Amino acid sequence: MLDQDCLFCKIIRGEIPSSKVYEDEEIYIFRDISPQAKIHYLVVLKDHFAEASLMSEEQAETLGRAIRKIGLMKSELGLEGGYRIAVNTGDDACQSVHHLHVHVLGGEKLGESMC
Ligand code: DGP
Repeated sequence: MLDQDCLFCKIIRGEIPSSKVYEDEEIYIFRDISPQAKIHYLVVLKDHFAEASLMSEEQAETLGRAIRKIGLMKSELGLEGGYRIAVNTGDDACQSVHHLHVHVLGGEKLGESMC
């Protein structure tokens, strides 16, 4: 279920343009508008929920499949050298878009620090 006012739901619906790299019936992967690494994707489920505590069991399984998909597609995504995934949740982590999303960073040697 998508949310009328959510930025990422609008991107999924095609109402706001994005650089899509993959889409199936459950997930949508696109380039972050403000990349923090040479390659920076955002992976979103097509279901709208703000963060992990609001996920259903089924959505949790979909999220697992999404993470597996990134691994399976790592070569075509340019991530064969490795990658980092992060999910910002809540104010302390500076979550700015309240539709759960997985940041995928790579395409270069990343710093050892997580933040
Ligand atoms: P976070 O801070 O974890 O909520 O990450 C939100 C990310 O969304 C941030 O890295 C920038 C990205 N972003 C915000 N607006 C847009 C947009 O309109 N298009 C795209 N592609 N990315 C966006």
